[in-house]
Amino acid sequence: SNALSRLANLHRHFHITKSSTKGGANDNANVGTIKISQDVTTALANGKAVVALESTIISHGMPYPQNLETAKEVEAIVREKGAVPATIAILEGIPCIGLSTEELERLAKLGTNARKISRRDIAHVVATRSSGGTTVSATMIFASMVGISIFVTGGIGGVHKHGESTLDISSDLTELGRTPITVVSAGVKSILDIPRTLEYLETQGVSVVSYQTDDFPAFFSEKSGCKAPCQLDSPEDCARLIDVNRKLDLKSGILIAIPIPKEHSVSGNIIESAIQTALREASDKGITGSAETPYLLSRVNELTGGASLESNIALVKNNAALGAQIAVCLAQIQD
Ligand code: PSU
Ligand code: MN
Repeated sequence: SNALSRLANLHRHFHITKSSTKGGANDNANVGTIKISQDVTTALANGKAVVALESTIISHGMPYPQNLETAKEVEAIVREKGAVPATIAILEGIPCIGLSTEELERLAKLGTNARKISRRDIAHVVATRSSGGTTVSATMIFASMVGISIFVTGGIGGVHKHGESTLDISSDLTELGRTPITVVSAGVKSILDIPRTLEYLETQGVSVVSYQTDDFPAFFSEKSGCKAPCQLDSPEDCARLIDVNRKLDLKSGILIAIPIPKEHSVSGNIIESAIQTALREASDKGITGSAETPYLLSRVNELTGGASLESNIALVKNNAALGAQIAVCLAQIQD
């Protein structure tokens, strides 16, 4: 019956996908369409492991050409571990689940000229037939629509520093509260307020798990100094948690935080001083809202002479390997 409901779910999308091929630029044929690549469709229909990947990390998170290289390498790692990668983006108004190499390239070259798409932006991007990278929140939404339950990224958004007065709290956190997707990340960057981010995740009812440690990781460094609410130590245990979350129909998401591999962690001092400088500059220049995270990422990369980008790439690959292993275990449990 699992397989049947999966198929029913997919057929709904097939149906609307077909209608997209007709119609010119001036009608509404696109609206309501989702395009799923052939290998993702096949994997989902057969209950095989699929791992969703976001695309704001490609458009806004890394410079060209490292963004493209990383995107391809991450997909290769997911395949190597036995799962099918599904990079998600919106291209010319069509949400795409699983991108071709040409589509990845297009997005990577658009860079920050592409839209940065969170939940609030989806309808406008589709209605205006625009293109962009989906953030964690938007990627979760589309993954959930087509029945993908695991999603890998580098770092998620959080409560920004001074968020208690600016109210700049990433919609990634509210999405985790309302959409039953598991996000595998390296925790939360110290450009954000980590203790408040964890408090907010608790408010939203998100299961937060650190992998093989009881400290919540801080992206570039293995530890944030904040205790994680839970710890799990194997892909099997993570898969069991996801399975229980689904069986109980809790409807909320799960965050699995895996520390950056030791050999790639950037020395706390170097990264911290770069982050402080970048935060000061952003505030002096009045860079706020959705522009803040991309600005900070690229400034920290410049200030560390590329070291932060190198670490970023290494941790995303590490996350991809674990995410794919969890997805494979989950497919076995739910077979
Ligand atoms: N952190 C990174 N790289 C990224 C992002 C965060 O190290 O590319 C992106 C992700 O797509 C995340 C988004 O979902 O930034 C959060 O943006 P905001 O803080 O504006 O919600
Ligand atoms: Mn924000």
